[in-house]
Amino acid sequence: MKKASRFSTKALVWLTALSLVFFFTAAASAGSYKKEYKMTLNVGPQFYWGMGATMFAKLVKQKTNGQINIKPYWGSQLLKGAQLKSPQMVASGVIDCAYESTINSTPVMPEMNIFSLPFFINNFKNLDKMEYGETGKAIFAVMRKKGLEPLAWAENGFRQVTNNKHEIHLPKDLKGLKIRVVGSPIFIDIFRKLGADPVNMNWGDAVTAFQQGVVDGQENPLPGVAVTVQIWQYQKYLTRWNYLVDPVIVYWNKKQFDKFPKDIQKAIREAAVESARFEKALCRAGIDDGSSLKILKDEFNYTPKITDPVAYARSKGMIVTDLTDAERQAFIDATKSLYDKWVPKIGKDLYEKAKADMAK
Ligand code: X2X
Repeated sequence: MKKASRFSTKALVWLTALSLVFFFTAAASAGSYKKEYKMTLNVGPQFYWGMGATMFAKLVKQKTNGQINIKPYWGSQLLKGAQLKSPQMVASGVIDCAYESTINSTPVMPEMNIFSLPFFINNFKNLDKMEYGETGKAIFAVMRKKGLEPLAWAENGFRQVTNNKHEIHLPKDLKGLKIRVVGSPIFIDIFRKLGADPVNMNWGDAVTAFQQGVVDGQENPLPGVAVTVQIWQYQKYLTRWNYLVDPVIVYWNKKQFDKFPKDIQKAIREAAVESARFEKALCRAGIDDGSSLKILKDEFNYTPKITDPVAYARSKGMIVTDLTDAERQAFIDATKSLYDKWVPKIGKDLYEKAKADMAK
């Protein structure tokens, strides 16, 4: 009897100790996650890019069994509209993650201007070769050095110019037009070279400026942005010139990301890649060789409301201009000298990598 009771006392002590260890370990790991992870992006939920961000948050929650909850903060509200501050705020940890345009990263990482070199990339094939090639690797390495963990390439798209005055076929048609641009200096340079009068403005103020006619034009991708804000209400001339492209990158504060357990890291990364694949396909649907509509249907069982954004814009009264080769050449010639200024800022190495990727 005595022996048995001694044994059970010992067992009880052990059991208690063990359960305390379990309790504290569980409490510590539960406590190591925040209640809410803040995500910044420059647009609202109704934009394709916003839909990608919503999907990312949903997938992260699913794949981490509810452990990681991301809250999207739309329209750069955490930055009071100052869209160009996103990478800096994520790097400092004030914001946890971002689903954000590469243009908005250019003040912190001038290398991102590789996508803004005028008439350099021109089509989706070239862009993909860069993103998934040596250029993409080099850009991700730059991000890591800045304290950001890149997770996936999403998209805003090739940017097209719209205005409320007349069709744009040649640089002379831009002369004197007041064009809203993002506050990234290469945009000012390009439009000045083309003879326009660029004004930089945060996106949060831009739509009011369109409504009030404070500006004559703007430049943004057609499917993901111009259609969403129904640009034809203010500006009915659209020139599809693919002059530069705006990828979106999903990224996280690196210090925080590195501290997550491996399974959480994997879940977040997979959610980013999956949502980005969906979002990229949305942005390209109806303006590529048909593969994006197929991806949406086959992989996501999804058919977008607008399957032909150009026809849709025309149906709303837009005059859509595609450039002839000679017209396009006139724009290339007019902006070529900007490479002398911008390639050194971007880095000659990265520029060569991009050319090599595209040539593959
Ligand atoms: O400000 C813009 O034009 C937008 C929405 O495209 C970006 O955030 C770069």
